[in-house]
Amino acid sequence: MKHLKQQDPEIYECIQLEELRQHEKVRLIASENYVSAAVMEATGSVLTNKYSEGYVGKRYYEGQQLIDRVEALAIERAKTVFGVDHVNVQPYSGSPANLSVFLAFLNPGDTILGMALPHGGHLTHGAKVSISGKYFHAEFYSLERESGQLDYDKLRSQALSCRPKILIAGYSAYPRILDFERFRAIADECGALLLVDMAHFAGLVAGGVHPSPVPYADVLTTTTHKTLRGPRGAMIMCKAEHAAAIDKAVFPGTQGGPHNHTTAAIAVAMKEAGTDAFKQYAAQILRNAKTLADTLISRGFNLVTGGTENHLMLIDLTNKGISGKTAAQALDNAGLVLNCNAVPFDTRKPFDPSGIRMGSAAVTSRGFKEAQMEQIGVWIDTVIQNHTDTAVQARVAAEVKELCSTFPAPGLEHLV
Ligand code: DSN
Repeated sequence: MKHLKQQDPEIYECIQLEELRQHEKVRLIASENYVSAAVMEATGSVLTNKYSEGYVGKRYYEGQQLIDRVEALAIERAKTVFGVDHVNVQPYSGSPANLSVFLAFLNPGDTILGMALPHGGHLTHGAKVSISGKYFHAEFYSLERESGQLDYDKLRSQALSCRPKILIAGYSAYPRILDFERFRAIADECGALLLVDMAHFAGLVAGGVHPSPVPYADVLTTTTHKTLRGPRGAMIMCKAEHAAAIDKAVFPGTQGGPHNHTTAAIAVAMKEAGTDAFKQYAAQILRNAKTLADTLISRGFNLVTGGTENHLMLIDLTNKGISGKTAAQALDNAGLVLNCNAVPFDTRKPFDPSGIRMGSAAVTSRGFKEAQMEQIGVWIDTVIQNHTDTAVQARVAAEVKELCSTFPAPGLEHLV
């Protein structure tokens, strides 16, 4: 980055320090990952210079010979990885992707039904503060107080009563596999379109270690940067019959020119996601999450739903006498980075809720296996038990740094 260093030393310094932070800390935020050096190179390429409103073979600007090739490759690779009829790779991220789906199929005031935000749903599934909750009539399903899991009979009754135009299956903090077949049956019974927001578990589906929602969903959205390990971006996938409506809703409906550097990086990520190495990666994500969950359970932590079936864990800290925010800050000081999170039926406020959420995708990318996950569980317990003790945080931070130095993250090997 010699040009950046010379021209803008302040930003250069921030990037250098962020590289170091990502290298030296254990990143447990369930939605984050490390992209490969190849994905990073595509992201930082000259493709950022080009405008390409429109789609392959039908653009509003000239000079698209290579952009068309890039976008066509991204689409074809994603179609192969997920086995879908149609893919739109242009959404800037998950929120615009979901908004485009709503624009394609809803009128203002129409009803949508999604998982409640405090129960693990996503902002864009109808939360009041989001455009999805302001422009549409949002109803929410909740989890069961005792099990922390979804009751499909209750969901069915609710759907039959509120008759949503779109039923949404997807989450950002639910550690269980959704029953897509059941969602399909409920959508059919109430006449809804089924949208699966697979942002969190798309990489697990691509890796073949999680049931695929593709046979059941009318439309699927996903970000490309979580378990899927691509650049920050998104895709919308759908059955052929919805292709024209989806494309029109993305452009010109909600967006202008696609971010071609991101499209290229998505293409690279889709090539990676189709490999055997990625299958092994996805399987290790699950083993790592389970190991961390078991370690924490054995140390008295209360995991919502009693464990995990995917890459993420949600922990209710009420029995530990510490709030989610306080715990997350103490852990960050100790080099263990995660986020505080509401738990179902939380009595605390969203900015300082009762829980923390963590995931295994990023640490698995740097090569952590079961032994390292057990060690992380021990560190989390130690820091939470001694959360006011800055000496403990400093000691753990040093141990974390030492461990990380032997597991260079993809693209950060030069820091070892
Ligand atoms: N903000 C993301 C997450 O952390 O789960 C979802 O978009």
